[in-house]
Amino acid sequence: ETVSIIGLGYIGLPTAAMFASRKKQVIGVDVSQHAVDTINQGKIHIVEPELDMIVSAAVSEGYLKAVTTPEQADAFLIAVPTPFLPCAEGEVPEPDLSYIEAASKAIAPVLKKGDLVILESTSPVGATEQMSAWLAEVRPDLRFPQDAGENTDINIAHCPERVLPGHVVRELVENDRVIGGMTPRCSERSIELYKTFVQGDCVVTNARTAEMAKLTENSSRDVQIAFANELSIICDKLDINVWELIALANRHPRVNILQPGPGVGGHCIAVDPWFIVSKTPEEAQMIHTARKVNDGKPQWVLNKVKMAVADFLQAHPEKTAREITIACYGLAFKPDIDDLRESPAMLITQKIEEFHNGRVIAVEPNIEVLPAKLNHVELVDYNMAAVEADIQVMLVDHKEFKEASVQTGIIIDTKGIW
Ligand code: SAJ
Repeated sequence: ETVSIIGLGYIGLPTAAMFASRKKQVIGVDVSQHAVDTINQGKIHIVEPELDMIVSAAVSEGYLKAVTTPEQADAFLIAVPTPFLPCAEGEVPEPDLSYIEAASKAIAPVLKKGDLVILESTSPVGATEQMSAWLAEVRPDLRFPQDAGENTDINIAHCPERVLPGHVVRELVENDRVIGGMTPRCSERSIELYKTFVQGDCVVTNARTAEMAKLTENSSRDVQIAFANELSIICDKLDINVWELIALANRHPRVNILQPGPGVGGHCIAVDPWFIVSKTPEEAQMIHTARKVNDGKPQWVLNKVKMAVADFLQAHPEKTAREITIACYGLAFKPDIDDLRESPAMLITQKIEEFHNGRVIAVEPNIEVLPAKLNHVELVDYNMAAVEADIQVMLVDHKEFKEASVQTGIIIDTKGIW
């Protein structure tokens, strides 16, 4: 049995590697020639612990190869991005299914009777049926579940990934899997396939529920973080330490509040709730509000920094803004990773650089060079920042910061570690 994975990114490549490590023949497909070449050399183009060894072994033993044009296989897993389309500020962004459409249309010509096609990308409700319709458009000679039910020639399912970046190799094996077949037989076929490496339970439902389950998981987290972020803003106004408050409330046996921060980053939690809001804008009130609360948090932090600068100048009338140094601690989108994309800490640092006339320095133990976007910011170490900065802005609770001495002076601590 040959498995083909379409999209060799943060989800597709580890999934391809897991199948290959269980001695399945795997054909990875990606539009990026660079990704394909890198993988065929046994190397990886993304950062994920342990993945490099698995890919290198799979390629050298001949179980994994990467190509840019799909080839025949028995099962196809689509793991391409589903971002949202750009929109004006204040509007609800719409999901962009063009990558799924392109992937479907690319594999359709090589499909044969009995094949299984699984959509793994996080998708708005209805996307799996849409994918099946795109396949049917290209292949009128084959029967699909929307028309043929269990007499289908092609089995189709939605099985969303739910692995945590940084722990993908372990979570792919251990996590339970939601299996949303368009028919019961489609689900059965998918379970057989995933059982190659999945040790968690494979729980069966239909495709629409599986789509909604994935969106619900991330929306649930977004709403809970929004609650914590709102509390932090309320407490600031009421002169209460929000960290102490949450620790106290969490002593209640049925309360478990998450941690506030500078905002919500990453590629999932700040995106997926919009797929619910855009589909049901009237009904999704709380999910929508949570998005607004979390997206508004970086601006709130920025205002705090501006006020701190004003206070500093008032206390030191002999100084000008040009002579003030601001230090930002952490740039990644969450602790202990090097991923700076979709990061509220990065956004805040960039905005500080834009408004502040003086020096801006940053401490980020997980990277060696600053991205070009921060061309006026200097990367320094923790101790140097401690000495040189007049205003200290804590943005990410990296382990190195939690272990270091506490900063004093004017501090804006969005993670409550000082
Ligand atoms: N954050 C807080 N406070 C908290 C927890 C997180 O502010 O108490 C922030 C983080 O700093 C970060 C953002 O939320 O900016 C998201 O981080 P995360 O660790 O919650 O999640 P991701 O984006 O790395 O991965 C999530 C996971 N989903 C859930 O935990 C429900 C993961 O299991 C999913 O597979 C992944 O999204 C995905 O691909 O959808």
